[in-house]
Amino acid sequence: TPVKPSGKSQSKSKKVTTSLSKLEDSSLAQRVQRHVNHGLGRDKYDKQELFQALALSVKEKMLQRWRTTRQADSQFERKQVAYLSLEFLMGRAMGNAVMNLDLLQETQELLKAYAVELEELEQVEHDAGLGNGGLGRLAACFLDSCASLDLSVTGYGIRYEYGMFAQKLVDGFQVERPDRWLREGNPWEVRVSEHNVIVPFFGHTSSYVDPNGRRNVVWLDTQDVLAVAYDMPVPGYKNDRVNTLRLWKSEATDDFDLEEFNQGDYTEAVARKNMAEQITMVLYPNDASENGKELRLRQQYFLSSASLQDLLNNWVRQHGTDFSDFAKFNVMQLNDTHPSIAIPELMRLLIDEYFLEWDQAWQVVSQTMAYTNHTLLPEALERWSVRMLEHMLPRILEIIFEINARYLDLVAHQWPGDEQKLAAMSIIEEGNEPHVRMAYLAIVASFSVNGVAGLHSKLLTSGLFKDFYQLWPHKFNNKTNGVTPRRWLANCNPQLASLLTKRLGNDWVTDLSHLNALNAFTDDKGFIKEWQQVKQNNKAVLQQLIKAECDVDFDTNMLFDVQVKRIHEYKRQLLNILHVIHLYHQIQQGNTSNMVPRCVLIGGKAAPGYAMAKLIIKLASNVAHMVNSDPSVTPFLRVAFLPNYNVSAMEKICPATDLSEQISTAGKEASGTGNMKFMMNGAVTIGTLDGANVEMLEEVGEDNFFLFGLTAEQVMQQRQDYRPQHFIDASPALNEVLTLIDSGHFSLLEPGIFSPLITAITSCDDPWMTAADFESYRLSQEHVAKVYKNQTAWTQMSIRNTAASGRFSSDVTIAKYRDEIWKA
Ligand code: T68
Repeated sequence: TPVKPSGKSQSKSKKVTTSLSKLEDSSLAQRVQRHVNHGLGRDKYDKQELFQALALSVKEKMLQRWRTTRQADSQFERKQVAYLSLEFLMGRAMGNAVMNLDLLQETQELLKAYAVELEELEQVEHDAGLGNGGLGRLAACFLDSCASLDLSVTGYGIRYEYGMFAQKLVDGFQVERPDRWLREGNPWEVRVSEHNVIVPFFGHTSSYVDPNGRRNVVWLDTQDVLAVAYDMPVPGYKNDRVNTLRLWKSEATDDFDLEEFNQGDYTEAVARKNMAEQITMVLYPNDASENGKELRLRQQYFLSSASLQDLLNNWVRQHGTDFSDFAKFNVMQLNDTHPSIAIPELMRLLIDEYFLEWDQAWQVVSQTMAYTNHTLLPEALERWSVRMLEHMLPRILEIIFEINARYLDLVAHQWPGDEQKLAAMSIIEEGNEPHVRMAYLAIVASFSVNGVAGLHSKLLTSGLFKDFYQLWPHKFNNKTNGVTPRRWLANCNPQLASLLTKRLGNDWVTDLSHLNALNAFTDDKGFIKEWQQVKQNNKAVLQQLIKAECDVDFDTNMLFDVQVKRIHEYKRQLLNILHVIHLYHQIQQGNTSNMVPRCVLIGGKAAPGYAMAKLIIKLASNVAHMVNSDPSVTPFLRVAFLPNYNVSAMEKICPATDLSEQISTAGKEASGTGNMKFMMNGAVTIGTLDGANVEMLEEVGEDNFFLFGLTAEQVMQQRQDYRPQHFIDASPALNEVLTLIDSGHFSLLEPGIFSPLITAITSCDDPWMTAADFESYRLSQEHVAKVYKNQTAWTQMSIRNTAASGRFSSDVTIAKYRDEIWKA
C-alpha cells in the first residue's frame, strides 16, 4: 500500500490520480506524493527520501520552462554565451530553486502534511562542491545572474564524482576525506546521452594532400574517451527562464572495449576503461598553485573538447558548415586559463574536421574567445610541459606552435631586433624543459582579457601582462566581481530580507542599488532596533552551529569577528591569529579595560600538499584550545576553528558576522567575493587596500571601514629591502606574541612545531610581510573595539555597509560582461 503522509493534515490530503496527461498540471503536492508513493519504491521514507521526492518534483516544475527556454534561444537568433570553467561551486540547489521559481509558499504548505519544515529538508541536501573557492563560486553566482537577467548562457563544466574534499580536524590537524556527493544520487541532473561526444587522446598525426591540393592533417590511433552530458537546470529569478549547466562525465567508449575484448585482452580492456573513467573522478584541491599533473591536463582538454564539439554540433545543425557568422552568435568566456586549451582545440576542429583555412579558423577563434584572469601570483600561472602535450595531445601541440610562430612575427614587427622581447613574450618558455605558457596563449587568442577588480586589472596591465598591454591595449578591461543577492541575501538571511522589503519594497532582489535608500534610516531608532534584533537572531543560529561543530560556546552578546576562506599565506590568517594571541596575552596581563568581548571564528581548507597552510590551521586550533580552556580569558575572548567550511556554512556565517576580516597582503588578492557577502549582510570590514576591498571602501566611505596596512605600491617598494626585525623591535606587542609562540606555550606536547611559522614571519624574504602590517592591524582592531562599544554607532555602520553593497551584485557585473564583452 502506498505510503501516506504523516502529520496533522494527513486526513485532508487528497487522493492523487496521476494520469500522464494530467502530469504537466499537477501540483507540487501531488508530485511529491507520487514520488514518495511510487517513484522511490520505499515502504517508509526519511528526510533524505522526502528531500529527493521534493527535488524531483521541483525539477519537474522546471522542465517545461527549460524546454521553452531552449526552443526560444534557438529560434530567435540570439548570441549564445558559453561559460567554460573547470569549477562550479554550486552548493545546495533546493532553497535557491524554490525561491527563484516562486514556490516557497506552496512548498511550505505541502510539507505540513509530512510534518517537516522546508529548512530541515534543505539541510539534508549535499553541497555540490565542484570547486575550490572564489573562482568556482563566482561561476555559480554568474549562472544565477545570467538566468535572472534573461541571458542565454550555458555553463560547461565537469561532473566530478568527488568534489572538494571534506575537512576534519584530528588533534588540530587537517585530515581530508573524500566527498562522495553523488552517493544518494543527484535529483537535479538529467543525463542527456543524445549530446554525447568523443574526445581523442594520445596517438600521432599524419598529413596528406587531398584531391584539391590542400594539405590536411589527421590525428591517428587515438585513445578515445566518451563524454557524457549531464544537465543541471539554472532557473532565473521569477522570470520563466531556465538555463543549463552542462557537466561532462568521462566513460569508456563501447567500440573501444569491443576491440580490446575481441583481441582477447580482457584485463587490458578493463584497465583502459578505468583510465577513461578516472578523468572526471576527482576535483584537484589546489586553489593557488599549479602542480602540472597529467590528469589535470586531461581534465582540461576533456572539458574543452567536449564543450566545443557540443557548440559546433549545435551550430552545424542550424546553419550547416558555414562558420562565417559563428562569432556573431557565439562567445566563450574562459574562467581563468584552465579551459584555455579550448583555443587550439577550436582551431583543430575547424581546420581538421570542417576543413577551414587557417586564417578563417583564426578569425573565428580570435573573435569568440574571452579570458578572465583571477590571480597575480606567479606560482598559480599555468604552464604545461611541451613533452607532456606532445605525448597526450600531439595535434594540439602542433597548432600551439603554429599560433606562436605567427604571433611572434607580429612581436618581431613591433619590436624589431629585440630578441629578449621575443623570448619574454613567446607562448613557449624555452629552457631544459620547454613549457607552454597558457596565460600568454589565452591573451594572444582572446579579444578580451579582464581582471576581477579595479586594482587587480591595473596591476595586470602594469605588471604581469605589461608587454601584451602595449601590443593590444584594447583587449584589456576590468570586470569587478559580484555575488548573487538571491543566495547571499534574500535566501540566506530571510529576516534581514523581510526587514529590507518592509522598508524598501522588494525590488532590491533584482536591482540591488535600491539598498542605497537604507541610508535614510540610519537615525531611525526603531529601525536600528529591528536591525540589531535580526543580527542577534542570526548570531544565535551561528552560535548553535559552532557549538555543534566545534564544541565552543560563542556568546551572542560578544563581537563576532570572522575570517573564512581558503587557507593561504597571502590571505594572512596568521596575522589574525597573531592578533588573537595578543588579545589573549593582554587579558592574562589584566589589561582588559579597552577590550570588547569577542568571539573569533576562523575557517577554511588548506590544499592537501600545502604544509604551511596546514600548520596555520594547527596553530589556530591550538590557540583556540588554550583560549577556550582558560576561564579568566573566556569572558573576553573565545576562538573557534570551524571544520569543513563550504558554501552552506557561509550561508549561516555571513548573516551573523559583525566584523569581516579581509586582510590579505595588498596586491595579492585579485578581488575576493566573501568580502562582498559579508558587506551585503551588514558586517563591517577590517581590511587592506587589496582586491575589491578598494572599491568597497570607495562605496561605503572611510568612516565605515577599518582600513590598515601597506598599499600594493608600498609592498612592492618595501620588498626590495624588507627588514621584519625592524617592525618586531618597534612593536612590543608583536615581540611578545612571537616570544609566546616560540616559548612553546601553544605547543606544549609538540615542541617546536610552530617554528616554521616564526621563521617565515621573521624572514627578510617573507613575501606576505606579516610583521610589517601587524602594528597597523592591531591599532585598527583597537578602533574596532572602541566603536563596537557604542552599539548605535556600530549598527549605523552596519546599515551603511549593506546600503553601499549594491554595486557588488553579480547582476551588475554580468550586465557589464553582457554589454562590454559578450555584446549579447
Ligand atoms: C580567486 N581565485 C581569487 N582560484 O583568489 C579571488 N586557482 O581573489 C577572486 O575573488 C576569485 O578567484 C574570483 O575571481 C581562485 O579561487 C582557484 O580556486 C583556483 C583553482 C584552481 C587553480 C587555480
